[in-house]
Amino acid sequence: MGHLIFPEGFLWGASTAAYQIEGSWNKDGKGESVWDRFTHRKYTIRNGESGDDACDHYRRMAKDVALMEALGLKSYRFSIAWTRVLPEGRGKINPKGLGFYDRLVDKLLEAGIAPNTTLNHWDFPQALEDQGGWSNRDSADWFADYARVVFERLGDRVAMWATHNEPFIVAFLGYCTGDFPPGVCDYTRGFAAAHHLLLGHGKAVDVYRAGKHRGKIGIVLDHPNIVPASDSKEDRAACDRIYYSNQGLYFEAIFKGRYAKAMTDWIGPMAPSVRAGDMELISRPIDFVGINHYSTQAVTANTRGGFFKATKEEYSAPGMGKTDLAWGINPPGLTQVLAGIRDRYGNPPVYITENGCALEDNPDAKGYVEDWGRVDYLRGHIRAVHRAIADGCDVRGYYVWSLLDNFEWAHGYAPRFGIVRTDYKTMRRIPKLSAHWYRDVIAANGVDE
Ligand code: IFM
Repeated sequence: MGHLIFPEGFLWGASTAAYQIEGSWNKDGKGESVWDRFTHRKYTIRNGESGDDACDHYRRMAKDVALMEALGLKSYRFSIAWTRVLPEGRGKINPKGLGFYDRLVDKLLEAGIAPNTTLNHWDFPQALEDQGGWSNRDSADWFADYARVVFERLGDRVAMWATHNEPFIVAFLGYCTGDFPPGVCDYTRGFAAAHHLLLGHGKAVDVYRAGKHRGKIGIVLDHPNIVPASDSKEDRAACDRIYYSNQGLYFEAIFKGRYAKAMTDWIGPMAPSVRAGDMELISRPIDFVGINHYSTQAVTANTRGGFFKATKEEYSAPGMGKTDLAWGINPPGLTQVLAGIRDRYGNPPVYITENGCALEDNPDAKGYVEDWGRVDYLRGHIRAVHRAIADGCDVRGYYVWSLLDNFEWAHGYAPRFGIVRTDYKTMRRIPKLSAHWYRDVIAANGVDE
């Protein structure tokens, strides 16, 4: 069996997010976030769970970094809880909160692991939500001010920054469908939130450049492989509606400085109010785009398919099955996504900032999990990345989602995405088979053919 070797310097990592792993939701001066408020309401989260304790990473950070070092990670992607740094979202800085991330960055560097830091992985300050949240245009400035505080403290050491993680999820699930906080169901507010998230992104990029920091800055966008279910005109049009109003909304704005006609024609008066200069700000050059990819979805035109008159169905390659969240498994879909970004958006540098699967764990008496299913999933997708590079896509790194089993938002703790098992009773971390396998991939800088 041959080996598919990656380019020298390819960045292998693992990802997490603050709310999903830190716990200590109200410790050391941290303020309340929208996720704190939402999870503390009845009937919002499976089994009434919350990230109050999560994986207790806030208190176990040093040991978690030692674990990453043992796995040979070259980079670790984490997010900052805005309300640890600025409990009210703006104004007074909380030194203990900022100090936590300062220590985390130092520990990572001591271990030879490059920090990759996301400023917004959804846990927006509740105090600012009370003023309209992302649907208030001022949110763009609140975000840029927060970014400045963090850049000034960590900008000398952090190599890679992302402004937002998956802004589509924040705007769409938060303000259009109400599945996620703040639980609003209003498409007009949702499209306004999308525009303000993008404005905040552009402003934060400007703040970063003005500070003359040495690292790179970009954004992380979710990108399933969205394909029409058939070649019919109707399905292709439905697929365009979905793509350009969901993921494509962000790609088009950032890389082309526009919202696509397929979106504006469809949403009509719900379109965000765009002022002179907005699109120039939003489309400031960035150093990379992070792609979070999990599955392929086939789109069918459907007059009963909600606002977009379309339904999406998870697609699995023959014999591949589904994950624990009923997401399809189709590794070639990742190659297709990367080719699409190359062709549509000028082949920007790309990092796969999340890829992984939730699978049921069957631990033995010692808590060890032989997760062959996860190994297969990861191997297939890593091969797909290699294929994309061979096809000329500028892919520079790959991060597994996730380092640890953690709080999977509205699904609570049931879905396990980690390559390391979290025993929530004892908080013990137990590397699964996939963690050992991934360590070998990193060491070899490649995967078997
Ligand atoms: O857990 C999430 C993460 O926070 C964002 N991207 C998708 C993951 C799996 O659902």
